[in-house]
Amino acid sequence: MSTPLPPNQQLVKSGHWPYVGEREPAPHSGEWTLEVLGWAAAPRVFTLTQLQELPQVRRAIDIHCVTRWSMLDRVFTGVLLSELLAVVGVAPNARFVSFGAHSLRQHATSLFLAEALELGTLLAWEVDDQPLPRDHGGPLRSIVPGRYFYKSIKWLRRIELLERNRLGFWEATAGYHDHADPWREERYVASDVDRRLARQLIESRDFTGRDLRGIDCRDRQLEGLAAHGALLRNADFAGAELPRADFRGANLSNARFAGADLRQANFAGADLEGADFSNADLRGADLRGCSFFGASFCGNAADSRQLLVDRATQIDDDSLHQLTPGQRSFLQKCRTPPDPGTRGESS
Ligand SMILES: Nc1nc2c(c(=O)[nH]1)N[C@H]1C(S)=C(S)[C@@H](COP(=O)(O)O)O[C@H]1N2
Ligand SMILES: [Mo]
Repeated sequence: MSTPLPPNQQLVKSGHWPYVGEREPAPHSGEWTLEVLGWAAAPRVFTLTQLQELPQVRRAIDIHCVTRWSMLDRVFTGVLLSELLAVVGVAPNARFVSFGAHSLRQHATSLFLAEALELGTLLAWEVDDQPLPRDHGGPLRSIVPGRYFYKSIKWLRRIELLERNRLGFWEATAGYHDHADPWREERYVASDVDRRLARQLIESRDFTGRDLRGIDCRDRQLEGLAAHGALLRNADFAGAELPRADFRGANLSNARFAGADLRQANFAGADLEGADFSNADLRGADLRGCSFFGASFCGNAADSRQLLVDRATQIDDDSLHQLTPGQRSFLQKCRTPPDPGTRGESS
């Protein structure tokens, strides 16, 4: 039986845990503390030692990142949010919970309190029975099972109980969906372009500089599309005809290009994090200077089309190194120029 994954997620190679976002906490000295404030009956500051004296749990949790990688059954040890809140007491006004990091950009995220509790939110200091590595949020991070991983905060320093929601860092600045349920693919807030405008834009083949997040262009004839600098996060171009399309500098994170014809398309400088190029035709495409974290190229073997790249396809080494080893070797295998010893194509 295959392991169930939320839609459009892929497993990372076993043992490989990617880093996403900030890589280190803000400078600090002394013992790590966690402050619980807001609508608590008795707000207080816990030291890590005090936290570790509360009842602990050890749980296998599946991680699903919005950039499409998943990791199953990592075992986290920590204290449940519910245990912590039992100590401080929740005031009746508290409806939301905000998690704040000790990091340079004051990274934060929030959830409905009732959902955070129901999902079994954990404040974790160990993974697979080892101290949580600093790059992954050690000494303390929150883990929210059943939500995209951006709801789990590294270097957790503050838990605030709120009456009204306060959007988190990604949710407020980058259109990340506030609910973030991977089973419903709540990745990004949908574009507010109505269907009629979307149809007109598709007909005109001019998306230049527009905000068209999540636009549905499946199987469309869009040869030579002008989309320079467009915001096309989560857009769906599966099966579309896009030869010579101009996507320079566009934001295409999590866009889908499965099976698309992208011959000689220009992606120079585009954000392609989490983009899906499985079975696409990338012959002659320019992919230089792109951000590629979480992008995928190897797709569904059952699809009769296959990924096509050739020597005219341009990708720089920096970008290649943002791919997982599996994706990278797949791509390099596809690009291998014909052996100079053999003549032309094999018959
Ligand atoms: N403090 C902090 N927490 C954060 C982030 C961040 O940039 N800073 N990124 C979020 C995102 S988008 C993801 S996918 C996960 C990544 O955690 P990892 O680097 O341990 O894989 O942390 C989340 N929590
Ligand atoms: Mo993420």
